[in-house]
Amino acid sequence: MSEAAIPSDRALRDAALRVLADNRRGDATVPSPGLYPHQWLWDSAFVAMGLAAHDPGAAAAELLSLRRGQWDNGMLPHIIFSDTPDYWEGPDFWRSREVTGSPSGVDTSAITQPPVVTIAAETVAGRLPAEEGRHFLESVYPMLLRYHAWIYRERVRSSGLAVIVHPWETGLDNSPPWMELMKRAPGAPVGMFLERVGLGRLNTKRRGDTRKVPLEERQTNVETLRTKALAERYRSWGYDSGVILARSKVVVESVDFNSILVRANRALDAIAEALDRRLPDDLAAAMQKTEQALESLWDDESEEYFSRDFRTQAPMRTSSVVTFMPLYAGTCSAERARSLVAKLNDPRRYATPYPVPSAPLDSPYFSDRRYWQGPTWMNMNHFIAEGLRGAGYLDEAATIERSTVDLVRRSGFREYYSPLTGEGLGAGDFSWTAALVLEHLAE
Ligand code: 9WN
Repeated sequence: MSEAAIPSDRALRDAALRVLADNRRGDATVPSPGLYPHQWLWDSAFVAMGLAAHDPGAAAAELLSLRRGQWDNGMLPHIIFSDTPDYWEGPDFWRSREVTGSPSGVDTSAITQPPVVTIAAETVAGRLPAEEGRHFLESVYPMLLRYHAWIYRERVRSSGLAVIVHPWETGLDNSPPWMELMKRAPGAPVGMFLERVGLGRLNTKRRGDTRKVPLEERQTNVETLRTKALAERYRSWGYDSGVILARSKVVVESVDFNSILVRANRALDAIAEALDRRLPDDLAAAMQKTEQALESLWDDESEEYFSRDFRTQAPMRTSSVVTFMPLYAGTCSAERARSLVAKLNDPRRYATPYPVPSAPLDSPYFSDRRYWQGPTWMNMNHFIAEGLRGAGYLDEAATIERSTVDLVRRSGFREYYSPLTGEGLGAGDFSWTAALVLEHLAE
């Protein structure tokens, strides 16, 4: 799509709303009909945030539709499957129905994604007429409370930070720090052998994503095999958090997940207050602890935030866009914020022609086309712009928002973009891109 194709804000808004309408299946929106024909947790939350100003009723229904996937223990799974068979890690891979406590009548994955849903619920309620807003909050609150209670019961340990146990739980699937850690995950000898003898491409024929998107944009085969093998191992352990936390080598105090959790906790608190409810005391206290603990992920030496390997307690010192996430949480000091902004403005690192790249230019992983190892993503730009605004960097926030909208104007509603050329990459008609552009236009 050329720049001339969507010249005005109004045309852009209409086009975005059309993408969302076309991707809607009942109350739920699929991320992109070709590549992702099911419902993803944080995608739905972004959709609801974007729709809130335009069709708050549909946004509320989107979030409420997630209730059908909630597990008895409170977990919200990262995927709720529809009947469309066309996804490479589908119901037969996860086999959720074989697990006690999985929801009945619906297939889901068995891991989660960052809790943007709670933040979206607060936004949506604020856009509904008062009575409807309250009614919506009454309906959504039990799901949210059970979800946060699950996170704190099953995933938060003494540090106060939540751990996540699979790269799909970050939502940044092949992000460099995770791919470093995954080198110690089980199960890639076959892939490594095939790559060594020059037959690595054989595997791609079996992969659903690389039939639709060029291999150079996705995970390598070895990365994919490790990612799948880890989920399969969890399946063999019945997806039991206790066993996973005790035995898995991939347990991470993630800076991005916890930054979002801090904001989600505040949203939960606000929702409870709006409903004249009180959060359970132990949950409220644990939530407070996460705010303070997040700052322990700051690394003095490099002046960056890194996720922490829970097993070794070592910082995962591989730079990526998640270093900016504590700005969004609003926990970092003015001095730390200044240091982050300097990185954002550094042309050797994050200041590319079409920012913000998901990995810095000086990373050995950097590729302008490979998924979460360089391309610019709308959701990260949303978090960073919000964070900058909260820290008082209004011009910087506005610049990112403007360049984000221009990128979509120029290259369409793509899944991600080259930070060097602005070329649109990955899936087309991508829902969260459309939704988050709507949000910027509404502002
Ligand atoms: C695995 C749907 C999802 C996003 C993730 C993104 C990608 C899935 C995949 O697509 O992940 O969950 O098949 O690669 O990385 O953030 O939620 O849009």
